[in-house]
Amino acid sequence: MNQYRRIVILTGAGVSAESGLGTFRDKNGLWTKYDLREVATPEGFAANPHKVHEFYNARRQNLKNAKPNAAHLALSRLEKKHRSEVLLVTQNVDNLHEQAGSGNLIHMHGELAKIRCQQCDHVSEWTNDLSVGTPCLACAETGTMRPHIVWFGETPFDMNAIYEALSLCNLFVSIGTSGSVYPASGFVDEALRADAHTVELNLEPSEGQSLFAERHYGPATKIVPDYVARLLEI
Ligand code: BJW
Repeated sequence: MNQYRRIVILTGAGVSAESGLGTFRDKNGLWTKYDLREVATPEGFAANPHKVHEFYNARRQNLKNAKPNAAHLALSRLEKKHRSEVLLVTQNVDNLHEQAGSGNLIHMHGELAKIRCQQCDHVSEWTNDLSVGTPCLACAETGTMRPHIVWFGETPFDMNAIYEALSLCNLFVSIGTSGSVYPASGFVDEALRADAHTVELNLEPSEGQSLFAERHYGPATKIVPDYVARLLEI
């Protein structure tokens, strides 16, 4: 346990797959059913906001039935029981890490249960359907609200804090991500620059598998609790 002073964990859609939330690039993934340029870019939103609202409304409804699984719970246990600092950086926009009790958490791609006003930048909690007629709770303007989500071509949130944590970490663990979206795909390189031990936990080898010193493959609900138990025993 003392071997690792600072741990950074990156999670992706695979960690929530067994909670019933779809991944993006697997067979039957969201990007096989939707054109990402239409629903996950600022240009797509400008061209057809109704379609984008429909896409995120359906996912917001789906999230209402989702519960954290054994992988989310294990990561929360790690944060509470490990003596070193554990930072969880998630690409996921669901709130299952919070529901599991994780506190030191960055949502680098935003949050499904929040909306933002493009006029005044006010961010509101939002669990209902969103439409072009929904007024901003702060400035009351209509036609300005959007999902609080990072789309392609936009800058992910809290990048300075993430790069700082990566530069100081001595363990980096990547869980349930295909490693195909920048900048998260480059975090393992940053961790290697800091001489960190690098670990991949995924259903199958990712694009960047060779960059990881240690690799375990299988469903997240099995391999994450096993890995966390080993970390807490060291
Ligand atoms: C299991 C499992 C189980 C399954 N157990 N595992 C060329 C043109 C245009 C742009 C670019 C370009 N080249 C690069 C770019 C940049 C672009 C990018 O990377 N594009 C690539 C696609 C090429 N990136 C951006 O635009 C980003 N912004 C940016 O770069 O800003 C510049 C900047 C950087 C740094 C500092 C300052 C400025 C923004 C990216 C936004 C991504 N948004 C999305 C959608 C919005 C969120 C949402 O609606 O939910 O985020 S895309 C989508 O992919 C989503 C995810 O967070 C993200 C990552 O996907 P993830 O999580 O890896 O899921 P999958 O499906 O790919 O993989 C799942 C994995 O789980 C698989 O490996 C399975 O095997 C595994 N699995 N079941 C364990 N049970």
